[in-house]
Amino acid sequence: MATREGVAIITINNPPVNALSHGVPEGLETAIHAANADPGVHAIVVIGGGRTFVAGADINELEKAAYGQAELPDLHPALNMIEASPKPVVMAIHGTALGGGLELAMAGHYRVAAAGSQLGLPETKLGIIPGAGGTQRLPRLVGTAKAAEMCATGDPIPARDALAAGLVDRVIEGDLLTGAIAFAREIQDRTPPRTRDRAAAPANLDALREQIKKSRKHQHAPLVAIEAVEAATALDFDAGCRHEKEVFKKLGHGDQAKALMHAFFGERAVAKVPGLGKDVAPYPVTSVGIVGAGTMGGGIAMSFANVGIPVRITDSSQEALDRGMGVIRKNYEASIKRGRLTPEAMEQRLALITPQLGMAGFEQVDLIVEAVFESLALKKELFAALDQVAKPDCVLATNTSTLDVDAIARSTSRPQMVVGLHFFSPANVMRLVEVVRGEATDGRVLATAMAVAKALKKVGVVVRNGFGFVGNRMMFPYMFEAQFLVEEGSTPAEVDAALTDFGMAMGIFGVDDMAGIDVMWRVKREFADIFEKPGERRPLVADRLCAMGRMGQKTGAGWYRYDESRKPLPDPIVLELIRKTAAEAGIEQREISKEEIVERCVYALINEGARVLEEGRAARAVDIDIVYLTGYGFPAWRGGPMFHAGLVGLDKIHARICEFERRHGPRWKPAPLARLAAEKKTFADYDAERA
Ligand code: T1G
Repeated sequence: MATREGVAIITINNPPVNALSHGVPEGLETAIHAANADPGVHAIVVIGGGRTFVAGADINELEKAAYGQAELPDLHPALNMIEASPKPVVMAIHGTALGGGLELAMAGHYRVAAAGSQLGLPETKLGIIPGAGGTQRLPRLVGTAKAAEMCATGDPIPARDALAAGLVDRVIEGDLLTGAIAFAREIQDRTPPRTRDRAAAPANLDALREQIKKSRKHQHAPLVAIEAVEAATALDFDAGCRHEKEVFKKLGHGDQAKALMHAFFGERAVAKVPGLGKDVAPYPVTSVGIVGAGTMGGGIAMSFANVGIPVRITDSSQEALDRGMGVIRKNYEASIKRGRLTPEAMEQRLALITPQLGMAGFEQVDLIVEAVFESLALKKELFAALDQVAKPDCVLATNTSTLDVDAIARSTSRPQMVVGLHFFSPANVMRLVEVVRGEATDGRVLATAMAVAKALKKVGVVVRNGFGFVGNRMMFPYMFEAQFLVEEGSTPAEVDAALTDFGMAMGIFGVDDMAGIDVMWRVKREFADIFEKPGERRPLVADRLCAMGRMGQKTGAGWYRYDESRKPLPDPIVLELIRKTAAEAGIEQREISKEEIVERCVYALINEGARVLEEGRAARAVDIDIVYLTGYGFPAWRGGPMFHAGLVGLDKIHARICEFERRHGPRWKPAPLARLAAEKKTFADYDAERA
């Protein structure tokens, strides 16, 4: 602890984000005690060392506590001691003050923040609520309605908004420490104001509750957080904290907390690619060329322009280019309408996208992404041409979703520079990028692909080349099971309702209509060897819908018909077609429960996931989980398909799969990794064993 001009400076140093791990609150208490005991000290400044103030309690400790392997951290003693400090304590915030970090700041008597810092209580994103007085102190500082919204959504606010809301007392433009000391000297003679002594006025939170019920469907923590904040208006501070602690503990041991913490660490774990050393330096990517200005090419171009990377985009005709640029402009205009972008920002981004015929300038770019029609012959021809144009250290990426990346790479003289960058539609929105590692892909090229995904604020997950990579490979059995269920008596709407009640962002029939039923039809035809195994049941209705010209949303009808606002409506024509097709195939009709619908679809996903893992297509189960959380709308509060399997119990799932195999045949043959069930293990254990 240093002292400057009568102000004690206490620096919290626990890299990388100054989490309040065991020992940190205790160290803080000791320092505050020392400062209060020092007659030369008139005020105290607490500041974070490194890149941020405090990003919360230590989530590693929370995760252990969730499994009963440790006690949940109790920060109350340290925070109450700080609040009771006879000398004023000024919290100096930079980077982030999140969760326990903001609770610490609110236990201080004053808060000053560097411009650009972020303040929030994101606990509900981990399936818990603030557990160190946040639901009691925040409403006393910013008002009950604002506090309830911040606690329920978990979204941080910037320093300027925090100033306006009364959460911070000053925004510091220049050097934070200098500004904090100056502020401390201004207030050092005042009686330290304690947040707990303020009142939290009642507020009507009904509208917020309704909004949260829609935006955070199925999740417990956000509504519990609102209730805890509301308690601050009825109970005194300590009683409110006791109530908060009780519900915090309950949620802290819940499955949703376990799943969301798995998702938190999972997103960080997938960035560490097994076998790729931290010292493998990516190639710098400051300019990009994109071939193909269709839906995917356009979305990919926007992703780069959105983060300030200039893009050249080419296509086979001026008409195709104009159409592509038109869609890009329309997408930006839609963001402006939604208030998420300014017209100036749109123009800046459009200025970074240069449409052109031909490949002039492609010889200078650092990365070329191909997003042309899904034909192997066409892509091989294109990569052979790119091989003649691109500079030696240019990374060549294909956005194929099903084709053989190695075959594409072999059409060049530099297969080691080829990698798959599989974006998901809409590419400017979806966070997932499957980074497809080919047999020849060089380590630096892989590192570059991962760095590009991070630069685009997306989540790159490395997968091995092979049909359907990871995401789509698992999606096929999931989708087919859904189609078999409607042939056996259920309906698209019933199946989709069961899956969205399970937590999927969208039902599979809705997804098929959005993507285009013909896309799957073409894939099945191109890979008949995979989809038409002799003696194996094949779904029958989708192809008939295509034959009727019902391709989905793009033709106004598919599994559903769509009204003018694109709302999916059950269509008696489809129900009739399904019944007729089933009758022709002699498929017995029966009532099918929601439970069976979910089990057949989700267990098909998990079983295929286990095969993908066994084959090494994905290095870890967590890679599969993050693919499904960031690319396929699997609910984060279930942690992903493989994590969910662990919560349900692999033995229970294995038993059900064996039952399905007996009833529905070899497509339900349990994956070899079913052995984990017998060993009472989870896929997380599998990952840990191989780490
Ligand atoms: N605990 C432990 N480790 C953490 C951590 C935390 N709170 N926050 C980050 N890390 C690790 C992370 O795993 C990664 O490790 C490294 O730090 C860099 O993080 C009582 C109970 C702060 C915005 O939810 O949102 O307080 O992979 O890659 O992109 O009420 O990290 O390098 O080994 O994410 O610059 C509430 C969580 C906790 C904030 C920085 N706090 N963190 O983002 O870096 S609950 C949070 C973040 C709580 C109290 C309750 C972000 C960040 P590794 P990073 P970044």
